Amino acid sequence: MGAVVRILHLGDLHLGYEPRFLGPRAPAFQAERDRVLERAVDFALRPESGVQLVVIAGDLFETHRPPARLVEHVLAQLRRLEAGGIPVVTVPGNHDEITYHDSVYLERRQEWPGVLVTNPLPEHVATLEVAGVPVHLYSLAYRGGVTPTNPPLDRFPRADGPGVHLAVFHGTLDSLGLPPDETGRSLPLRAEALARAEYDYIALGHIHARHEIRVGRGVAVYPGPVEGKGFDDPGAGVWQLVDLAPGGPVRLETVPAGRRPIETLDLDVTGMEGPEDLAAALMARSNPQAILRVRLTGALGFPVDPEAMAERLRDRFYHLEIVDETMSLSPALLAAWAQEPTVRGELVRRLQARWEAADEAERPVIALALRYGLAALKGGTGR
Ligand SMILES: [Mn+2]
Repeated sequence: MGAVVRILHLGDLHLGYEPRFLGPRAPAFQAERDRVLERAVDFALRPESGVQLVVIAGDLFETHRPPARLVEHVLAQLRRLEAGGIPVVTVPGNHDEITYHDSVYLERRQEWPGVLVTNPLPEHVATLEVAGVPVHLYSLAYRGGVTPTNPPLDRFPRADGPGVHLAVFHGTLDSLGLPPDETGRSLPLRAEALARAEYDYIALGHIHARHEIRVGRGVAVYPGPVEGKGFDDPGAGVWQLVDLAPGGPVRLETVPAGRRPIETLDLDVTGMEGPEDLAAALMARSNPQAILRVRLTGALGFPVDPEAMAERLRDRFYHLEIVDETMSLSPALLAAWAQEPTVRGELVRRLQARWEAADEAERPVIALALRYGLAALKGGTGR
């Protein structure tokens, strides 16, 4: 059993992100989120974690010009790593792009702890000696207008010599099969071109979900952000560890990082008789730690004010949002259905005609009848 290098691979921490959707909770959660690097450093410095090298694969910050206090905090954390004998590699991303003259990385590069990648083209940036193993590091800092994106980079460097070969990039690997980024401000990565460089491990950032992808004889990983940004970006919640041995297999391990849960729950309200039933169903999910979005689905049999209901249950959750998606139909969809020579078409036509003739007091009843009728036709009971 030869020497092994254990890496903590971080990406997309987006420090400084303002979670405005949380309203009054926003400042508290932002402060909590912004401490995730500190938690990562605590974890890395714990002897039992065995971390020997830390890699930050882009979007450490939410913007290229984060607040000075946050930058000082980050520098202090990276210095703690260095003081603890753990080298750190920082690669800028596309949120914290180095392209701008006032980029935090350009302004603070002289004092940035460890290796700060600034070259806009892929290079063999350094060879670090970690636990007696040469770690050959390959990377680039995406620079708008300089780093080629169209066509994507086709050649990646590769050094000779013993040791392990570690690449760090912030971009979109084509073999994931995701649609191309239309903003153009990100780096497309061709798996085939990377495979030719025969890296042992490719530490990636940019995609906010955890992925492991074989690339040639090595493996590429997106660790996902530890803490989430919102319901569509809830975070991966793990520390990504990687063991690299010269000529040996890559070993991946994830350790739960502990994070604030950000969840979406679909709640079928069909059959509930009134707001008290809904309140009881929501209270059963009570979690004062959770940032929760509840989507009401099915057929609603009573009027509900989602905001008032969320306010009523405020103390039961860190943050609660309720969205009424019960049979909420677009006028365009209803119009299309009204054209159908089907039972559904007939139902929509009849109720629309009644709606037109009805007064304000009758209309909610007709709307409810439409919801029930359509739910029943979909196979639900509608009651
Ligand atoms: Mn990102």
